[in-house]
This record gives sequence, C-alpha cells and structure tokens, in this order.
Amino acid sequence: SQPQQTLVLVKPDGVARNLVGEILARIEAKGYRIVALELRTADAELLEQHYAEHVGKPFYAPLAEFMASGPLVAAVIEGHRVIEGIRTLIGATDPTLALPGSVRGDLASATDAPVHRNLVHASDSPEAAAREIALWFA
Ligand code: YYY
Ligand code: MG
Repeated sequence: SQPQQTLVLVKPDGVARNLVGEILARIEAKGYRIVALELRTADAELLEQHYAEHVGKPFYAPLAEFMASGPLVAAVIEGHRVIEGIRTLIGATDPTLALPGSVRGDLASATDAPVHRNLVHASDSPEAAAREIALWFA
C-alpha cells in the first residue's frame, strides 16, 4: 500500500529539554522517514487552527500558552501506516499513563508537570494529517 504521511511536533518542552534528537532518532530507528523539518515558534492564530477541535475547552488556554512559549520542531514523517505507528510510538496523552517504551512514557517529565507538557503532537487520523500538514507546511 501507499506510504502515509503524518505531522509530528516536538513541543516546546522537548526543544527546551534538548530531546529533539532523541525523539527524531526513535522515529527514524523505527524506519519512518523525515520528509520535512522546521524549527519555528507558533503564534496564537496558527495554534487555534491546529487545535481547532480543542478551542474553548478548559485546557485550551494553558495549552496554547505553552505551545507558543518557545520554539518547537514541526516535521512531516512518512511510512507504512505511519499515522497509527507514530501514535503508538509517542504513547498516551497523559504522561502518567503512557507506557514505558513510548516517548511520553519514557521521557515526559513526571515532576509536577501538567498534561500539556507531553513532548510531542502527532496527527490522529488521515483527515487530521492532511489538514495539519497543509497548515504547517503550506
Ligand atoms: O492527541 P493528543 O495530543 O494525544 O491529545 P488531545 O486529546 O488531542 O489533546 C491535545 C493536547 O491537549 C494534549 O497533547 C495535551 C492537552 N490536553 C490537556 O492539557 N488536558 C487534557 N485534559 C487533554 C489534553
Ligand atoms: Mg490530538
């Protein structure tokens, strides 16, 4: 079948903690390819589009503030069933519940950290991947 693409963000906590290489290394080691890569700082408008499904939820304001707090790394990742595969590789949203072996399970800080400081974003469906790749890599 055709290779898929997905959008991955190494969030500002991942950049601040020098974990960009570690996270991209896990993605590459699994056999996925990096087909686009950029360091940038997101603004409020981009984040409202990216997280459109979450705007208005109680956690949105602290999430958006955190996501704009420093540079992040945006990447397009390609491979067989990569959308599901990267979701498995990064682990559950809440770092406390993410299994050991996953990026969030192994690396997300458990020291008084809110759920939004979970190191990575990855698209959760083919529709989301297409929308998010177009948004970040117009
Ligand atoms: O896709 P994923 O990042 O795993 O989770 P989402 O449910 O899409 O939520 C996006 C983002 O929002 C999540 O990575 C952390 C944050 N968040 C939060 O701070 N508190 C929640 N109760 C749910 C999500
Ligand atoms: Mg999500």
